[in-house]
Amino acid sequence: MRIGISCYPTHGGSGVVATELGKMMAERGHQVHFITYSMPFRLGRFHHHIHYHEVEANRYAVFKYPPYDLALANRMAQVAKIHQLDILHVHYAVPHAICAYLAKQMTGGAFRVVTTLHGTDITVLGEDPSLRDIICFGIRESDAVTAVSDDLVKQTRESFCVDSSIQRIYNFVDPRVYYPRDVSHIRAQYARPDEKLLLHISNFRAVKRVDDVVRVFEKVQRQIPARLLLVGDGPEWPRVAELVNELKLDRKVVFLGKQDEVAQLISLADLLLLPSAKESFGLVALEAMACGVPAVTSNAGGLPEVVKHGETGYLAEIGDVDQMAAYALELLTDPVKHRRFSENGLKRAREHFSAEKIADEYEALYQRVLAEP
Ligand code: GMT
Repeated sequence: MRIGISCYPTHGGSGVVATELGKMMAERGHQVHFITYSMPFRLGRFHHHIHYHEVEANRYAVFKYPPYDLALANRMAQVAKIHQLDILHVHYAVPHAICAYLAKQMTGGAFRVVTTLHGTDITVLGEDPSLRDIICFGIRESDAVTAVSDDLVKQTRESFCVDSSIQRIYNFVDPRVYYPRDVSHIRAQYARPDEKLLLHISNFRAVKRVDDVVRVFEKVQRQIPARLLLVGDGPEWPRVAELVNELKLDRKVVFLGKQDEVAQLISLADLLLLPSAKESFGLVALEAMACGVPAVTSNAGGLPEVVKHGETGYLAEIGDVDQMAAYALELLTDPVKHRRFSENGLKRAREHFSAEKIADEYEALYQRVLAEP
């Protein structure tokens, strides 16, 4: 198949999933065309069967806002025509599903549009009256729509795009990249042997509740020697840094900023914290599971479909930092339980979320939409 992919190419779960899926499809011999405003950061080295088409919005003085959406639709149509795309798979509804619809009209319906919903395109932007109707339009006009958890399917169908047909296809991890590894030589730079290492990775947006991460850690380090690694960057970073100061945790918290390769970092940790207010899936919790690191998370959105409470980690109510700290301490002070959770997580990641299994599901979906009249 000839498959076009549009996504947000910068750091963020939807771009990671889109890029990794494109790489999987290329490995399977399909021709893959990324159509994005910059090179997806996970694309990395040269890959046979992968093409990259850059979208550049015109900045003519008359425009208050550069017309990126039109430039994207135009580029999609050009790539579809020249490379005879069979499928255009867009990740994150806004603006990609609507641009794909336009491109399809421009080319006389020459290809099928598959839209994958990732979360905030529905749970945050779907609530905005300036976007709501057009998101729903993009969903209805796609030839197939997928969402990354049952919870997101339910929220989309119940909250605003009623009666739309949406298939759940979970996110995945590549076991060749995410696996438990010995990183003791690096660990020594961050923690003493007697200290536990807690980890949080996110885009530091308000929905991630990074201040809860710090508050949980504050309670944990009162009971046991511990340190916290904070990975990522975003609008909440200054507030989080202030809180770390206020709680006098400076010497125990390390801010690492944005990192491209997180598999090794994850392996450093004893526990992942993800107390989000919204989380359609929680890719980082799956990545942690695949590295043998249990997680303590909130029970928001699709997280209970990823983290099995009492088996691979613990789930608490959003904002319940006391409970999260108690769960964290339970895991960090009981090595037998920690090992059991770690093994359960490895098994769960392999059995339910392997890249091969999920790529099969997308491939079958592409074939189904192509076979439709
Ligand atoms: O907020 C983020 O984590 C970024 C966002 C994105 O679109 O990149 O993540 C969403 O998609 C990820 C991949 O499907 C999911 O794992 C995240 O749970 C989801 N984020 C939210 O729902 C807040």
